[in-house]
Amino acid sequence: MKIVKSDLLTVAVKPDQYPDISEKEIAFTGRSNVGKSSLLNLITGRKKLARISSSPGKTRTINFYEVNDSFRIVDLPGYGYAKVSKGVTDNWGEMMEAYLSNRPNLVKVVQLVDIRHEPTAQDIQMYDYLRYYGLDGIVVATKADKVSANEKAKAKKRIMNALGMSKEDKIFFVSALKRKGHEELLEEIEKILEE
Ligand SMILES: Nc1nc2c(ncn2[C@@H]2O[C@H](COP(=O)(O)OP(=O)(O)OP(=O)(O)O)[C@@H](O)[C@H]2O)c(=O)[nH]1
Ligand SMILES: [Mg+2]
Repeated sequence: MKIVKSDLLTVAVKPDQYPDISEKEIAFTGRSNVGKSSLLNLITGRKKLARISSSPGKTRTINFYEVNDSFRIVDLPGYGYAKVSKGVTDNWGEMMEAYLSNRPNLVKVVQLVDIRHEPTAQDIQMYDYLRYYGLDGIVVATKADKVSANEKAKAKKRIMNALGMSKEDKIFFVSALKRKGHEELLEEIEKILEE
């Protein structure tokens, strides 16, 4: 699949702001700064579709993108950003719960983890949560340009173990910087949308 068209459709913080459920949605989740917005820009081929920042906590809303006039990619707010206030953290939980627990057209959530680090407690918690809702199965290790081929193989084992991924689950290595690995991910997304 090639993404030929993509546009921001809606920005939401609560369910009554979500778009209708007429199209399937694939969401991206992960820690703040892991590279969700960068991945979105990479796969859509648009440099400035989603805002990227070196300071974590940039995306604090649920952003719905209309893709190829046929499905949506949803950029979820990142977690694990220590500097946000308690109020914001509570909000985050409510916002995520509201979306993930009650969205019939949501078919998969792609979990992003930083290839350089051991998955955090929150990464593990998030993946458990996705498993509970049957939305798990695809993980993207971001910033793959930062490690050697040897380290990559180790990272794969480490991430799969930590998240408790099964053999059927898929892990993709992507570098937004080097523009690599996204085609495989897009192929998988295409398969999921066809199911
Ligand atoms: N080297 C490298 N840096 C990356 C890559 N992807 C993202 N980054 C950098 O990581 C930082 C965070 O990227 P974002 O895409 O804004 O991350 P995010 O997950 O959307 O962050 P929040 O919106 O805060 O949740 C930026 O400085 C990016 O340039 C990558 O593949 N390689
Ligand atoms: Mg972002």
